[in-house]
Amino acid sequence: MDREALRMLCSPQFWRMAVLWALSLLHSYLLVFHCGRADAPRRRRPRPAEGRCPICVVTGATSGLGRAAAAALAREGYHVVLAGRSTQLLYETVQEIQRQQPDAHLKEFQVDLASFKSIKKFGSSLKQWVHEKNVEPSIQLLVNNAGILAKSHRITEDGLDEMIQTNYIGPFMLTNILLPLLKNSSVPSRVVNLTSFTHRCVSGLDVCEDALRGMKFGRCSIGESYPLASTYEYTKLCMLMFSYELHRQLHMSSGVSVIAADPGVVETKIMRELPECLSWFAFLALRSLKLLQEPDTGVGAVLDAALALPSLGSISLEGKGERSDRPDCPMTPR
Ligand SMILES: NC(=O)c1ccc[n+]([C@@H]2O[C@H](COP(=O)([O-])OP(=O)(O)OC[C@H]3O[C@@H](n4cnc5c(N)ncnc54)[C@H](OP(=O)(O)O)[C@@H]3O)[C@@H](O)[C@H]2O)c1
Ligand SMILES: *[C@@H]1O[C@H](CO)[C@@H](O)[C@H](O)[C@H]1NC(C)=O
Ligand SMILES: *[C@H]1O[C@@H](CO)[C@@H](O)[C@@H](O)[C@H]1NC(C)=O
Repeated sequence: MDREALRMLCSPQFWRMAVLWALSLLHSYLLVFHCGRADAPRRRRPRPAEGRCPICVVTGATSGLGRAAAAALAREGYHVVLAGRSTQLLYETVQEIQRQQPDAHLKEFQVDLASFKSIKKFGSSLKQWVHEKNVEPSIQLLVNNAGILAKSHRITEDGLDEMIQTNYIGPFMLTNILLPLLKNSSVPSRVVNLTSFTHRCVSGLDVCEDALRGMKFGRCSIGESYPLASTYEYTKLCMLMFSYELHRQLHMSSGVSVIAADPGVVETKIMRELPECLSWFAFLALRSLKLLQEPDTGVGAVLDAALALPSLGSISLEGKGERSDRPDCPMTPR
């Protein structure tokens, strides 16, 4: 074990992750158990008129859940827009999906969600592409998947904490930029935000400017340890709250519904910044408890949220009429 791993092992943030996150995960499972493990909702994709291909946008499509979602949605007949920060990884991901599904409709765009400039540029290129391609310019599905678990406090060019901007503010801005295209759809369209069980650990939600700059959990000067667990949980709670609020604002007045999906624990590269031996051990422990899923399985929660039929007033996701907007009945983990 190296020095960095040892240092992390001695930090309160590590134990917060190990203990509180495990308890939150168990809490989620208990709720699902308590609410009854309903049959999976029927997945029906919207069919725009004239048999045209519906368009979906998946952010962070080059790894883990995003890549699995892009492949699965292509199989569902979507024209999938893969948004990612690395052109090379985008190219490789498109090649790989195309190899397995030669007739998949794919289009890649580079975007860095930790940069307002990049999001605006992506918004206009996408708009232009949709207008050129479509007589009825619209998109049917947006999956806000990209996210990181950062181990240090990094300030972006916009002066915000990188994890907070990538996980929450970036997707918030992108959603708002794409809203006109989502609203323009002749069939009900949808936003799916990736959240996670870790939001249960947040004790107070404070959305002031300092919090967004990453200063909420104590000053983190260079060298001081970064509150990675608290900050990650905070971004995931923000995502959840805004999903509820956006849904409340939109679903009556337009055909757009917003659903938050929590996949449970999935073996992806999300822990890439942590010392390798720690993430290896975490995955080992979770696997032995049978709580660890492969991306292809974990993505089921995203697909359910993406493809469930909208119902009047609220969205009935699960067979027994549970509503996604009832906070005590999460639709996850599966
Ligand atoms: N894994 C889990 O157990 C779990 C549980 C609950 C929720 N989630 C959530 O699921 C989502 C996907 O995570 P994952 O587990 O699939 O992790 P992952 O394998 O690390 O994938 C994250 C993706 O986001 C992209 N990304 C990161 N920063 C970005 C930026 N600034 N701009 C654009 N794209 C960016 C990454 O791009 P690169 O490929 O270029 O690195 C990667 O494609 C996250 O929101 C995470 O919080 C995961
Ligand atoms: C919405 O669709 C109409 C055509 O059906 C198009 O003229 C208009 O520009 C579209 N709006 C947006 C925001 O793309
Ligand atoms: C998910 O739902 C709401 C949250 O903002 C929307 O406003 C939209 O921004 C989307 N993304 C985020 C980050 O929450």
